[in-house]
Amino acid sequence: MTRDFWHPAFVGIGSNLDNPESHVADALLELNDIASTSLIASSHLYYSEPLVPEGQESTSQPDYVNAVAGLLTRCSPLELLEQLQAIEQRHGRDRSAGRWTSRTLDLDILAFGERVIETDRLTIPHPELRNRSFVLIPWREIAPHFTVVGEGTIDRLARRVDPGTLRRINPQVS
Ligand code: A4P
Ligand code: MG
Repeated sequence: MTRDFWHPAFVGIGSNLDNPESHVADALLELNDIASTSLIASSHLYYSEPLVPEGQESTSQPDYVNAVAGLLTRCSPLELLEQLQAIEQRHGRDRSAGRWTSRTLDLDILAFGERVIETDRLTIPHPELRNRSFVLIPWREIAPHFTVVGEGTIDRLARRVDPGTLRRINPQVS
């Protein structure tokens, strides 16, 4: 990390195993611990029905808890990815289980400023974001006017998705 610029970056957080609410809540705090990175905003947590590939029953997996975090970072996109994967590993993420399977923690880079990246290791903006209410609705809470390069504002994208059974989890009052 040698750059002088602080980049806005947005991270989608998902969990549907082993007390998902605590994995997501803890991950939000751990994002703030990444070197040269600050957590600027975090959405509420939401329950969402699992999105599964065609042909699979959504009842074959537990519901997810999802949230979106807004960061300012001086890391490069690849450095940020490596830090996110290290957090996933600390949460016991079993990567051998493959795509579309239940997971303790998934951290995806949704957008990194205005950067467009298509490499083996990174696709930014996240290619599925426009189809996912569990991404767009939490994201709209924290950055409705952010423009996803080539797509439009989060507010505009969020209006186009069906919220389905997405349900906001209200914070506990202590
Ligand atoms: N990779 C490429 N681009 C990115 C990026 N923008 N951010 C690469 C993060 N990683 C990126 O990811 C596999 C590889 O993708 C990484 O090594 C990285 O180099 P992974 O996290 O190991 O695998 P994955 O999570 O199975 O893949 P992915 O693409 O994150 O899965 P999806 O498509 O996000 O599906 N339903 C609900 N309701 N809520 C959910 O959160 N999540 C999934 C996961 C399915 N259904 C869901 C949810
Ligand atoms: Mg992932």
